[in-house]
Amino acid sequence: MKFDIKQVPSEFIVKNRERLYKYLPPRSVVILHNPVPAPSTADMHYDPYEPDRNIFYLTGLDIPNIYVILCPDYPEASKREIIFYDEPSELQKIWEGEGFSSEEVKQISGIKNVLSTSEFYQTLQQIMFYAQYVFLNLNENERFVPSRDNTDRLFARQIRELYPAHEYKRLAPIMALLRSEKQEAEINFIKKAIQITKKVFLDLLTNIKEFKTEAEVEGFITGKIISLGGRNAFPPIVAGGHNATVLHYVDNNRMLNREDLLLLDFGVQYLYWNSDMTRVVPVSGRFSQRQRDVYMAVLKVQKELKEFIKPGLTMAEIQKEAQKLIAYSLVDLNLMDKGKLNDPKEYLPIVRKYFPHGFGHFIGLDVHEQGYRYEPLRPGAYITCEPGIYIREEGIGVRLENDLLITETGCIDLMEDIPIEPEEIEDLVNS
Ligand SMILES: [Mn+2]
Repeated sequence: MKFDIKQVPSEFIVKNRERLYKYLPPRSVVILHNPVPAPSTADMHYDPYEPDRNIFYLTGLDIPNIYVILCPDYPEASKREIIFYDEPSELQKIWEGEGFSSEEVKQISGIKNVLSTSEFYQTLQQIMFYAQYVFLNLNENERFVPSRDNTDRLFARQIRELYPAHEYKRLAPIMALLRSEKQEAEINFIKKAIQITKKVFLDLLTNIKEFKTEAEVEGFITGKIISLGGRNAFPPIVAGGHNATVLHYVDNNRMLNREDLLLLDFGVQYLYWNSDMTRVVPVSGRFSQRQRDVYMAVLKVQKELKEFIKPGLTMAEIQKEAQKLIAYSLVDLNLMDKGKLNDPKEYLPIVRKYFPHGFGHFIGLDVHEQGYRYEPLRPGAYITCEPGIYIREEGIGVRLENDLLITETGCIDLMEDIPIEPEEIEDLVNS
């Protein structure tokens, strides 16, 4: 299912470029390239195509094999922003459809100058003679392991070889800064992604007793998301019982046991903006006492974190608070001695055993959006809040994840109206 990118207002895209230009020193050029689709096997490609999110943010386009040159103070106004794009050939139109005309590319991006890709290197030569600083777009996501030559690195290397005497700069830190302040237009798309998430979850709850396997649940989630105009933000985690203690369990191929909890961690991508939610549901429709206790302990931590989270705090500081709150929960669950609560050195090893991940992450055009963990959160930041407790020896894993928007004074829970209280969940399953 292809997104209709024309829904993204071009004023938002134009403003993103204007915000970027404020960070560029005079005589800067930003050079961008959206790679061709990555091959998978035989004549297939990974599908759907994943456009570079920075290029999407700056041009509104999700088209493969386009080049973009941005040189905001170039003396000739018509050459300050250029897109290099080839309209589909007649043959491509027969096989793949109309695609975009150059005129549509102009309208979507707000960039008036659209040339063919064959003109890229000649045009670049002119602009490079004027430019001193070259900003290159590389995937610098902290969680990414750059173990092989991705197309962004190959392209960057090629530019550096062609122009070895220029001064090279990183685009990634500026983009992380810009993207961490969510704008109104994108908040609307985020809310849309969350609305779809809610619909899928409610529908799933009322049908859940019909499902015998994790795979059936995965199929339901995926089908429902697509039918509502979204895509899976990532492969859904559908983990029954003990499988829920495997943090990124995506096998999704076991039977569901009636006495188990089912952990569902899925997200919706809408026009490339993502939601990410985790809920835990008793397969039978009733929590056992122990399951409920663990569930309530995690829910309490999530509620306390939502009270705690506000601008000015760093993600690292919030993590410390989350670990402390989990420590109290572990005492309540008889998993840790009360005496250890006074000293993080005492409780942290045990907390890490039962809660071995971060309380949350930045999210946006990427599910794990790059953000600044050690810098204070600012209004407009969009993060997840997902405390969890995993007791492997009891086959119980509970994680509860909502998506928050940082405001001037605190945070808004964008998933506030998606059922999370255990009674609500039970009622829906039994309805
Ligand atoms: Mn998450």
